[in-house]
Amino acid sequence: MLTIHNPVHHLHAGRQEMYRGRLVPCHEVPDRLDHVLAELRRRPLGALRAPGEVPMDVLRRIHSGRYLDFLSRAWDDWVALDPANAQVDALPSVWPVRGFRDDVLPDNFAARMGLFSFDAGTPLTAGTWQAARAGAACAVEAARAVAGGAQRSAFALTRPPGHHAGADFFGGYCFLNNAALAAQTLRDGGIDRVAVLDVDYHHGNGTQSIFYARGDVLTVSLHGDPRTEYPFYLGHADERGSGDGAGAGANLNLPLPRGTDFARWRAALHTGMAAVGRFGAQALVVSLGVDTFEGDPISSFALRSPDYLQVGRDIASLRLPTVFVFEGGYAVAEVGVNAVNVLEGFEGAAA
Ligand code: OKP
Ligand code: ZN
Repeated sequence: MLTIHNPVHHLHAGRQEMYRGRLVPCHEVPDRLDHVLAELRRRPLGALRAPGEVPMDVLRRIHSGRYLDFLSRAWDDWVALDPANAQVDALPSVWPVRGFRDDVLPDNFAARMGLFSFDAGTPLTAGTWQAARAGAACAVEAARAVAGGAQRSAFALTRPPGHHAGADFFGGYCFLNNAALAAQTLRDGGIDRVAVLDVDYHHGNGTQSIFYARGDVLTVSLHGDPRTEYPFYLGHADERGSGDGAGAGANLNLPLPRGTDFARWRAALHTGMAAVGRFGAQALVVSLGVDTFEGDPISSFALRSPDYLQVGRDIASLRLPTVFVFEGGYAVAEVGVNAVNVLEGFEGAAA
């Protein structure tokens, strides 16, 4: 399996996120990716390379122009407010909820941050744009390799993650939706029906919202029940897709209770995979978060490291060209073993 890794991911290194009224150290740290890379070097699965540059018009296939303009300039705008800001990450603190307008772009920087975000847990740093753009390039190139038939499967090893980012908002540690960009790249590469299978602990709200009205991309997410788990406001089982019939039926949410073990989780995986089969997907994007691990510090499922080998074998049984996109997983010491277990299980079964 070809891996495209983000060589500048460390340029995004948030210091603190808002949690229960305090600024606490970020969970989404550069070490995460370095552990996966180290494990891939220990257990090589194929070629490993960095991406080229992704053109802005490819990003515009998924993200709005005004969001990309904002994101690409945000750090400079933040430092222009006050040179001392260069030592501080930018976090939003005000949001346009129901009844406010989102069509007028505010001049005020804090107001723009809120317009384009949904939480205060996602610091924007000096290198966020550079890192996120290179990460998007990983996803796009991995998808191109698979769409063109050069590879049966590929892995976009990148951070920051992407599945919470919408067409025009960041949040949940995510800025550009790498999985959505991969799915769109497969579509633009001539594959008519694409499925996204999101196995991260958290609901892939960004990916769902991007494709919600479309019938050409099925989105399936297994996740902690949003009644108790982040991102709280989306991810319920009754969200089945919309859009004058086009997207109807092309979204499936499989919320699971805290404490879910592998047997129960795997049954939901099989339900999601059956939906991918019924949809007639010709290629698959897997949002590969391993924060379902029992030791994850911010999540509450109970998967164990060897279970991830079986997850990979199960996904391989779909027999689809597959792009894996790295998402969450915050038990830093184990994240490499767990992620590579999925890929090794997949490769072993796909052979
Ligand atoms: C990103 B991904 C923890 C609060 C939760 C947001 C979690 C984002 C997860 N103190 N903050 O889906 O792994
Ligand atoms: Zn997650």
